[in-house]
Amino acid sequence: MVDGERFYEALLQGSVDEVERLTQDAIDAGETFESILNDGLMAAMDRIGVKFKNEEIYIPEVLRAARAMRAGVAIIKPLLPSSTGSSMGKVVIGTVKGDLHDIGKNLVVMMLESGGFKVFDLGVDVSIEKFIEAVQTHQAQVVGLSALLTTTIMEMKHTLEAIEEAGIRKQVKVIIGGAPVTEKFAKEIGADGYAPNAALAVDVARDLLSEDN
Ligand code: B12
Repeated sequence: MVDGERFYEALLQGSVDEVERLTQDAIDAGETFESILNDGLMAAMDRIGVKFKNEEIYIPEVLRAARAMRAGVAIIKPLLPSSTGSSMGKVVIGTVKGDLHDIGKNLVVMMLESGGFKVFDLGVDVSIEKFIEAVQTHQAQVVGLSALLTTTIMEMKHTLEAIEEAGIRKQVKVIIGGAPVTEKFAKEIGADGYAPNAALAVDVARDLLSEDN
């Protein structure tokens, strides 16, 4: 069993060293990628989120926790099976304008790459124009939009509208995600797919592309 409490303490301290050590210990003990990620790192980050919401900790602590989490993710990344080389398709992904959250989006990138997709990660605070330009330049079949704030999820709707206006809506499947995003919201704004987590994001992207063929 992954010791969730220790991961939480290490993230709360923002201790990169401790998170790296705990992650390596868990790997050595035979824990799987999923259990280290879900029961260790993500469960700890959820608890950090609660403390942040309750104003028991502030942005600097959350940033340190995020940095420590990234260090842990980097260590488990090699446990993911690497793709066979045959490309499943091209995905352009980013966090929408006004939003700087990227931990979840980065996990989606990692899983998609492991699932055989070629991913063009545009980073955070990505403008609508940048999404459209990247879809056109890379001839992407999928675009992934991430948003973590109730104030930025409407950017997803605006991005979809702009994709439509640019005349490329038929070329590209739009998938969306992030904590405040729901299946219902995805339907409302006309997205093609939604996934609540990174592993399911890969299934959704695969299903959408196979529907197309
Ligand atoms: C870490 C964090 C930060 C860090 C971000 C660091 C970073 N590099 O990402 C920092 C400190 C910068 C930050 C800042 C802010 N934050 Co903040 N943050 C969080 C926190 C604690 C964790 C988010 C996270 O990483 N979760 C872990 C990941 C793995 O989960 P995830 O993002 O949901 O991703 C998964 C799925 O959603 C899905 N997914 C994600 N993206 C995509 C995309 C696609 C295409 C698909 C298919 C799936 C998918 O797969 C992922 C993996 O399984 C959350 C609390 C929470 N519980 O969410 C608050 C939270 C999101 N933040 C919040 C707030 C208010 C802010 C600030 C406005 C605070 C402030 N007063 O300034 C700023 C905004 C900055 C900005 N403009 O973006 C609020 C949002 C409230 C709301 N209703 O909008 C939250 C919910 C905290 C709270 N409860 O109050 N934050």
